[in-house]
Amino acid sequence: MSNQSNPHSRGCFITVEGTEGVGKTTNIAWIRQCLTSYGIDPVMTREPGGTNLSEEIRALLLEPREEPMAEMTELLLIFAARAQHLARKIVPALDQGQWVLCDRFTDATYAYQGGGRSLDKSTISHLETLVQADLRPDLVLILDIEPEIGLQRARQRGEPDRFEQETLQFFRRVRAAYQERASQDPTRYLLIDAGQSLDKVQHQIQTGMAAFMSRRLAT
Ligand code: Z5A
Repeated sequence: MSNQSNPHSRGCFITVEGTEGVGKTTNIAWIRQCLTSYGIDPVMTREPGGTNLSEEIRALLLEPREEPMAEMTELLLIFAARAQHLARKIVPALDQGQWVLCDRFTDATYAYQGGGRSLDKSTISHLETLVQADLRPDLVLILDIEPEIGLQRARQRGEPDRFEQETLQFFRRVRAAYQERASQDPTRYLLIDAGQSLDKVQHQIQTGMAAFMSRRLAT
């Protein structure tokens, strides 16, 4: 499976996705621990961001500002940050045979800019091909939760960023877009019910990772 989706087949590319406050940060640490139990020490990274320049673009994207950011500006900044991240960090790591564990990637673009902002999917797909060529994640874990619960968790953390100021309707569209992507490719996508208690969420992740690892080790 991984050889079809990831031309840098010596390494493995895993991404973690979900709506606001779904518990990505908490569970990425757990996914790393699962990988460590297989003797794998993944490169940890995130989007937007992952390199100095891409982190600067992230700051531009997240900061609330008086001048509203045009949707196309947002989309192009996200892919600009991604191009830099791929060139400087992700692709070199995969080419060296390393595993990469990334907090968000292009599924977030389909969910937030495609679902949330209602931008045309074919525009996103065109940019995806331009920036990534054939590179796609080998495994995408989508943490799924009712947006109301995620927003409650996230808003306890302090000042909301530009995305966190969006409406509940926006996050409902984001969630629906993630669910649709997961349903289209159940082998490459793992949809996790993140509304459960943390130990149940982690159990579900561990089971899914074990199934992925046995498929991966069999190829
Ligand atoms: N974005 C985009 O629009 N397009 C793109 O292509 C990309 C990104 C790549 C920044 O992402 C923004 O970029 C993002 C979309 C946009 N904005 N939004 N929304 P980010 O990943 O940095 O931002 P984030 O979604 O706000 O992630 P976060 O702040 O790191 O939240 P989280 O990692 O999902 O949640 P957490 O900090 O792990 O958990 C939140 C709280 O819930 C915390 O107190 C936990 O202890 C608690 N928690 C976690 N799990 C549980 C369970 N199971 N039960 C109870 N409590 C729990």
